Amino acid sequence: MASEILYKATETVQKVMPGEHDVKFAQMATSTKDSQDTKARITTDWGTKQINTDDWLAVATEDKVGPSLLEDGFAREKIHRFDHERIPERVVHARGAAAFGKFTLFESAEDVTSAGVLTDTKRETPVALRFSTVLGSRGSADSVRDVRGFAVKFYTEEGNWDIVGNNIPVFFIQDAMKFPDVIHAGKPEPDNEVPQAQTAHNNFWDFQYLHPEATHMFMWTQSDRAIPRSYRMMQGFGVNTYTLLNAKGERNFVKFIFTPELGVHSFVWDEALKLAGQDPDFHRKDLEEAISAGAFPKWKFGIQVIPEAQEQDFEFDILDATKLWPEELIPIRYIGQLELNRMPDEYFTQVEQLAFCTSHIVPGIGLSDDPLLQGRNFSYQDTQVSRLGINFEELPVNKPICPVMNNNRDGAMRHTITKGKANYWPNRFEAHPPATAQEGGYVDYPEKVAGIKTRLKSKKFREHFNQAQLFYNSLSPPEKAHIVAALGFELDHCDDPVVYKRMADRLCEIDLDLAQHVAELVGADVPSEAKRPNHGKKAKGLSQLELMPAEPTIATRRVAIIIAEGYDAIAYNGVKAALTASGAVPFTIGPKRSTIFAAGESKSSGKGVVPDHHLEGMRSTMFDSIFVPGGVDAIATLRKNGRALHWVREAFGHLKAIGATGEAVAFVRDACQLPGVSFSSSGEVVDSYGVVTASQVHPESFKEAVKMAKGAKDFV
Ligand code: HDD
Repeated sequence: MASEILYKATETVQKVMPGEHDVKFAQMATSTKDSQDTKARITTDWGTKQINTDDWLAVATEDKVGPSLLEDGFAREKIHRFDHERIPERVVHARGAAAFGKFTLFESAEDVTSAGVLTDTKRETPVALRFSTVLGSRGSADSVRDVRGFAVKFYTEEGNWDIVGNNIPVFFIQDAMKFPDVIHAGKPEPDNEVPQAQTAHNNFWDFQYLHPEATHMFMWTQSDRAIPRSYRMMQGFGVNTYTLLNAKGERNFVKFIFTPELGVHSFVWDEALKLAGQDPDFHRKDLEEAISAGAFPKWKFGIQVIPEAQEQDFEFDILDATKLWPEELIPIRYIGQLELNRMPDEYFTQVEQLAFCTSHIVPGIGLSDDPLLQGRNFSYQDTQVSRLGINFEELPVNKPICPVMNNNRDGAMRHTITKGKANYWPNRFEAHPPATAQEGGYVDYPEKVAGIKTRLKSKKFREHFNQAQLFYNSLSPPEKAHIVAALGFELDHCDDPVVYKRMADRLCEIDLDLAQHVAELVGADVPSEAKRPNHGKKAKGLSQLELMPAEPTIATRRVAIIIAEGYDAIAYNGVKAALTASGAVPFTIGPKRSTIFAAGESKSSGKGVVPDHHLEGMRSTMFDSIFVPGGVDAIATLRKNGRALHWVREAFGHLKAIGATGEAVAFVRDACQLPGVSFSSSGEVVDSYGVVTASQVHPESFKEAVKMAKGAKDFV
């Protein structure tokens, strides 16, 4: 039992969170102190209480300041500590956010693996999940077009198991040795360090052309997947092929997949661009907002399994990370659920110091000969040593929940105090011997390997375009149009004609129509024939429209209700209550963040509403939907407010659901420049643009529109 193997949780743990059973939480609590403790007193790091932390010890009088004294160890320590606060940011995936939660199984996978975490349906395995962008530095924006990291640490009873994945199922390169090149090409250019967190520049696209193997992945990065609405609304993929070993010693190849309960949703590009400036922390805040509100993000966890004997049965090499395993050929078997339910208490110690390694596996789970994975297994361990030091596994967030015992000793910042004389094996005490398989020791699979020593990949690794076509063909027309627009944007930012002309040429390997549209947009020669016929095949689950939840929901959607003095209180209260009841998050937005009174309410009534924000403080981009209740005076005020008009117009342009009732109907329709309409006998109009207007309040219709709003975006 995890609770038995956990090193003792102290009394403070129970005080921090009564009834909390998460063993990882309990363990971290033993290293936690409370900065809001009013009984605590400021001390130095060596424990001496301080009476002054503001004035450097100096030779001074009431009349004259004098020189500061070097002997002031308190002051020197404070400045010294501050000078050393930063550690190197991650060389990639520097910007990120994380949360904690639990992993549970609803079906045992014991037919294919002996791993406890994938077979014991009674377990709750604590997890940490860090989301990230790849290219930007730590201070860059969340909403940029980029791959998102999806790195999960399972604190299992048999040791830490890390799936260091992305929200895109394939990778740019097939061999780890190319990683520095692909990252150098994508990161800011070396001479001027421009651009930040963007692939829209010459070097990135130069690399893409010169590496045909990157074609499949760049199609994904130009799709809506690379501008997710929320970390909570994207899939996670282990990308590399791993192996599973069952109790009989049989080996299967496996891919790991996480699919979000809320469906997969994206921004429209203009929204993503604006948010990068208007709210660079949008995703980070979104995660915290949902978890704090108890709307815990959840993913179904699935495996795709190929028995060892079938390794060569596919036209692609199943160890090639630039290829996905089409669901038609290898169905996804969903066996578990991952839930995030707790935000970190401190960013640095629990997110910045969180360290993943692809080599962290537990009994029943194995690696494969995927050449990308093989190199990753070296790289992650290495990078943690340079960022965090050789003892990084001892940091509270990285520490396994099971006992750790070995003869790895010393090194900078060693925390564990290991008693006794036995720091080698074998030893005369027979202390801490290696475990047997029966005791849960990791058993390596006796893989038969034969070959010649050479720098070579198997033939199947040389085919690069079939799955790029498969992905493109599988998308809906709007999703395809978004790829055209994205490529148009990116290549427009490349000013070297060699780069954008060649890229237009490359697109002829995928689809002639795509190549022609992009070439025309970016000023390349418009091709007249495809370089390779489009095979026309499609696969399930690649279009994000297919990943909408069976029951669309408005839970956690942010809805802005725009009011002004004299607003219609019945409409306001009715819609707000209906949204809240459905788990959406309504925000009241007014021209000011001071009390606003409804029609018929006097200032002396003591009523009124204090808006959460004012129109200049927020932007429509920060909400999924807007609603405007009527009210003669309110609408007259909003009509004269340019920012209010811009809110409505911009939300309409971003294909969001907009609701309006009473006097607001005409206001919304004018702002969106929609043709006039007459109401049906029920007084309700829902037009095809996701604008719901009604002479009276119809919260249900509005809620329907909000549910579909992001879906509607995908359709338009
Ligand atoms: Fe990597 C970080 C995902 C290939 C080398 N990678 C990193 C993170 C994610 C990925 C999510 C952030 C982890 C965190 O949140 O701390 N990387 C991937 C995926 C890949 C991939 C899905 C392809 C299947 N990576 C890859 C290769 C190499 C690296 C081929 C090197 C040969 N990756 C690193 C790294 C990082 C890293 C330099 C930087 C920070 C870190 O490891 O901890 O070692």
